[in-house]
Amino acid sequence: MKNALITGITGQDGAYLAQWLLQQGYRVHGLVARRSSDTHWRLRELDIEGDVTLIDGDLADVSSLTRALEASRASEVYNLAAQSFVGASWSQPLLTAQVTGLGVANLLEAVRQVDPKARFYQASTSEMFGLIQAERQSETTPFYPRSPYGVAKLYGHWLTVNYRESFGMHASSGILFNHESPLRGIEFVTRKVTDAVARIKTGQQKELRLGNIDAKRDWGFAGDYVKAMWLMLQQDTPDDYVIATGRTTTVRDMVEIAFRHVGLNCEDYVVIDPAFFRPAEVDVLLGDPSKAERQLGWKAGTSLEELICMMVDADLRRVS
Ligand code: NAP
Ligand code: G4F
Repeated sequence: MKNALITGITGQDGAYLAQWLLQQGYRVHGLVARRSSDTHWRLRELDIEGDVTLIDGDLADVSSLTRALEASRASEVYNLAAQSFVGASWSQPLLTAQVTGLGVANLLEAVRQVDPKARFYQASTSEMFGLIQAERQSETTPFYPRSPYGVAKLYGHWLTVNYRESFGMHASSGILFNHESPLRGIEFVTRKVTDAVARIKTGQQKELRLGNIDAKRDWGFAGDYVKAMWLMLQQDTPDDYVIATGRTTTVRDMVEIAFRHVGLNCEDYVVIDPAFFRPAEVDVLLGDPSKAERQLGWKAGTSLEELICMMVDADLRRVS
């Protein structure tokens, strides 16, 4: 039985990845940062809380990472923990650098010391493309991050590449485009919208305040994307892969899909609020996942319409 360690196991991707690894027969360990209130709701929703071993630790504290690696005896390490909300990275740029950027260095160093043969996955992001330098972004497209989050992630990405090249570690970086699910955090735009649609439909909310609805994203389903993470660590050779659907949609059109699903017209409810605009925007993201299709045999399997309807239905169940 293989052991895996997931940092960020209480987050959206961490929960789905834990579920997938359990289904593959792994013993799953998760690093959990100390919080004053409970953060295990996603593990409970997937009914796997009792099936994983949780270990206290923080990406900013390298001693806790060493202990977690020793305790778990992990042969696969998935680094999903991060301050992952782009909007908050302008109000907390140093924390974002510390956790999302330097946290990767802490974990790579801990892996190198405890078991340099362990396979390592880094959760990189399409935010690194930022001000895009090509219409469709692939593994060879130059990066131009547009937020403190994107800058921190770029450091983690290049450090992963560097540890692979410097020390021969099996370290891979998944450049994942936006992926969503009913377990998405409420601060991200898709879940903010589907939660609001459910509340408006049931008479618990009157309007939905949004920022830049002209922004375009390449949105997929998180449940599909965690399988790509696992596939990367099953390859003989570590590498970097873009994971995306290859389709881009405006926030405006995504909002329309969500309202239409419950028979409402979004124009009656959406209010544009400057408070939700960002100091610098990533206007459009569109991934080219052909390398992952070719080498990993991975392909996105859920359309945006299916995804948004799944999220609205889940939120309707929650608020009813
Ligand atoms: P998420 O839901 O925000 O989860 C982040 C996780 O990191 C949570 O479990 C959180 O714990 C944990 N964490 C935060 N600070 C920590 C610290 N100092 N030490 C240890 N754990 C800490 O994010 P996600 O959507 O699942 O994304 C997973 C990873 O993929 C992130 O690195 C994100 O940046 C990256 N990514 C996401 C997307 C996407 O569209 N979802 C796309 C590309 C890349 P708490 O629950 O206690 O806060
Ligand atoms: O849902 P978002 O907050 O996601 P964003 O900024 O694209 O970041 C997510 O995807 C990245 C991958 O590309 C991840 F690395 C990152 O960790 C995170 O998971 O915003 C999407 C778009 C933006 O253009 C934003 O300006 O929606 C626009 N937007 C418009 N109104 C809004 C809102 N975003 C939020 N969160 N809230 C709004 O009211």
